Amino acid sequence: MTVTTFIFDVDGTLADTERDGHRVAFNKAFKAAGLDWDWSVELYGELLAVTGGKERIRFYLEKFNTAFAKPDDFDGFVAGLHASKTEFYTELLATGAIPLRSGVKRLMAESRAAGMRLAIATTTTPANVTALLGACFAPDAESWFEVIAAGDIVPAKKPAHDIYTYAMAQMKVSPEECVAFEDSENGIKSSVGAKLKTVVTINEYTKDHDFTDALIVLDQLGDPGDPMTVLEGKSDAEFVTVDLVKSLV
Ligand code: XBP
Ligand code: MG
Repeated sequence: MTVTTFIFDVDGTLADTERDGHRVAFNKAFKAAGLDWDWSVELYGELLAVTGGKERIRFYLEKFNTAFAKPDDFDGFVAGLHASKTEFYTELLATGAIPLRSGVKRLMAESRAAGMRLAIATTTTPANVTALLGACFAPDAESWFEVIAAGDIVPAKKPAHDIYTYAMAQMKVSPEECVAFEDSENGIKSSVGAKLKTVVTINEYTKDHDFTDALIVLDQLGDPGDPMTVLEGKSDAEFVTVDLVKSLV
């Protein structure tokens, strides 16, 4: 069956948002709330085991800061902290602090020119996707995607397959017509759980993850003059194109 649709993860795949984006915004929110919590680069690597910012805060308190006395309205406390983090994160993105990864802008442009159907399937908050697309692609970039499936729109976040299944249902496409782009083990568990063939571009936090089920594993999508390295799978190409992805399926 012909591949008609590309579904992209956001964090780690379109841009390296975690270390210098989300992590920094979490720490700013903690400080603004008068908390002395500080998520180091190393600790944040462990916290990434859990997707979703609110879920990550809870995980931190369960595993790494058990002495913290939870307030009575704990759900409200976490939600407030997370809303503040989202404000700091979107402000940070608007300054252009987080660039797109190699090849992302080019592949997105080529995909649009080739008439591919595009979607996003991410764990992050919708406002964060809006901010990233606007700051890194173009003011109208949200309109490039038929579906932006994000955040709490499905109750079970990645590694559950639900967000990809939701995006495909909205588009009325079958998994055979789609290819997913991911960067992490939780991400590929989600996409493969939704029966999607998946291209993986690793990053510093995910380089040792298990990507056995990937179509191909790369260090980056690459660009002319900035070649990709193939880590698992086979290709002699310098960078990922629409035709290359189709040829892998
Ligand atoms: C992304 C995430 C997100 C962000 C934080 O995972 O884990 O939780 O770190 O986003 P994926 P929010 O790339 O697999 O979708 O704070 O907005 O939840
Ligand atoms: Mg990701």
